[in-house]
Amino acid sequence: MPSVHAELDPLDTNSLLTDAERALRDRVARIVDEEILPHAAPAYEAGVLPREVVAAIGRAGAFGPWLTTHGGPGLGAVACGLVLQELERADSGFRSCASVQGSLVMWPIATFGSEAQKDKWLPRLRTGEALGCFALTEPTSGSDPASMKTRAVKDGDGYVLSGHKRWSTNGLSAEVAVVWAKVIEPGGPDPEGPEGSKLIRGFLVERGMPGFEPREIKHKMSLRASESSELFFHEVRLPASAMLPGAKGLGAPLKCLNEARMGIAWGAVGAATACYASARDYTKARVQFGRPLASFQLVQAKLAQMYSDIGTAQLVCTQLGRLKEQGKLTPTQVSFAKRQNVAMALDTARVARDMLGANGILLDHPPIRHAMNLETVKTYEGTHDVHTLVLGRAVTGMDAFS
Ligand code: TGC
Ligand code: FAD
Repeated sequence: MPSVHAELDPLDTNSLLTDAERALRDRVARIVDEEILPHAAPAYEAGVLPREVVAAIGRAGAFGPWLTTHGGPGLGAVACGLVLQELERADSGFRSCASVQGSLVMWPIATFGSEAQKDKWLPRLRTGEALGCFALTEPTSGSDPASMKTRAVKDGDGYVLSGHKRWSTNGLSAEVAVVWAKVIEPGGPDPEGPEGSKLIRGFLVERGMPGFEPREIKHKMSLRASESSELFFHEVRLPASAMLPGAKGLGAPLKCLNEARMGIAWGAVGAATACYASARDYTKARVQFGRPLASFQLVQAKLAQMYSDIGTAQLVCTQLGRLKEQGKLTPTQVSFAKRQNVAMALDTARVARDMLGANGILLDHPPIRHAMNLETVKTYEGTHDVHTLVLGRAVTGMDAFS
């Protein structure tokens, strides 16, 4: 059966896709429907990321499908986005697992890594045999990553890493963590000073290294089918070969985030579609006051709004995907898409939840789960308001961050 996106397509965005892209989307949709979606509600309720789902994400080819080396298929930006759209139709936590692995672990290794780092990690990360995580955020450094406290002190040929990262997705299972830290050398610039963000470098820290301690973050009410972790680095000794040689300054992790934020914009379309389909089917079947709910004008207005919003969001992603393939996509456009599509998906999920009445609070139906998850998606990868400020700076030429 083709993806629901083959039919839910108000603006005929399908006609902007190639035959190969449509076939890929429908193949991934089948894997999602048969092997991944059945796990979504139980995994959310249990608060776990099932290993079977990680394996199925690997079978769907959703870990870094843009990769052109080490056995990767080298898919274009639109094809990669369609894969994540289908995955988030199941659950934002599952798409997060793939986004972090592909955009925030494989991408920096492929872009900034040494040949030895690429050969060691890319083949196993591509299939999901190994998981990775990305550690930028800290307890006191979220929207403002330049203020990070984690330090890599130069020590002979290597480094001693000390610090505390928070909210690393996949962090408990990860065999490798991409960790961002300021490098301290004797007589070097002040890490707290205006040039401090230029000292930021990326390191590959491996599970089991002495002094590296991941801990689970418990009691989450959102993104429950996803591992969220704190990572403690107690004077972890790293060889020089652990550093990503090409990643210099804060621009390096922010470049990784451009990749991941586009995946989020695509994924949000999938989450919104799942909620729309649930509300449409429920209100067509549910009879109150002697008629199906879907026959009332207020209900139709809500469905019409969702249908229009999803169509617009599909077009935003497809256009920006094509710009990316041509090397023309700008970070401001990425902020536009992340901000707009996630806000749209969260609104859609909340309205869909309401349209299901009391049954809408049950995990039997997807809207409440998506609505809870999308609260996280609104916050991570640059909050909605941080992206508002990015757009504000582009529009006015004035920086309102600090
Ligand atoms: P500023 O200090 O002026 O710039 C530093 C350097 O970075 C460059 N740059 C970018 N480069 C590429 N892409 C971007 N989007 C970039 N934004 C900035 C900039 O040109 C400069 O380069 P250079 O060579 O001149 O030094 O910083 P800024 O004012 O541009 O940025 C400030 C701000 C607030 C936008 C930025 O700090 C930011 O994006 N903050 C949000 C932090 C964030 O998104 N964290 C995400 C953590 S990871 C995560 O959430 C994963 S969840 C994934 C999942 O589970 O799915
Ligand atoms: P803060 O930066 O403290 O912001 C709090 C509020 O203040 C927000 O509403 C924000 O918009 C607002 N605000 C901040 N600055 C300004 C300003 N200048 N003007 C106006 N308003 C402002 N991080 C990783 O590094 N790796 C991961 O894998 C990862 N996964 C995550 C998974 C989950 C489930 C979650 C919830 C988060 C994850 N994060 C991850 C962290 C995420 O990127 C941060 O939460 C996010 O960047 C925001 O930082 P903060 O939570 O510290 O909020």
